[in-house]
Amino acid sequence: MTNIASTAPAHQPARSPRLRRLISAIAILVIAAIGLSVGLSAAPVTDATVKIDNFTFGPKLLTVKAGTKVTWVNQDDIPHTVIDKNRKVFRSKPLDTDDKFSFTFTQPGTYDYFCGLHPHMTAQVVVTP
Ligand SMILES: [Cu+2]
Repeated sequence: MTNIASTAPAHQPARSPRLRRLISAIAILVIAAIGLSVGLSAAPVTDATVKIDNFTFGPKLLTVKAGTKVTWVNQDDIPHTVIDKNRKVFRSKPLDTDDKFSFTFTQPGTYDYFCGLHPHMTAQVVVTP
């Protein structure tokens, strides 16, 4: 008695070319989706900028992820400072026009800050995990 399956490939279940194309298309989509999600989760934290102009911090409320470096730029024609009100983790020297001050927020939380020269100038950075 001979083994029919080994000598007659036509008896083996054959996948149609259409099914094979569908399977490879799905495989490519799955690989692309995995690659995309890995890419997104590994995306670097982008830095942020706060502009100081006309006695105002802008944006007044800035929300960033932990690890973000925030840079304040004084675009006003008089000096301003940037001082952390409650946590006291950052405090700039007086910034003249076009001067910059940077601080990297590593700890999540709410940071109220103000200008030491004009204390009515207040704003907030919210740091999310
Ligand atoms: Cu000021």
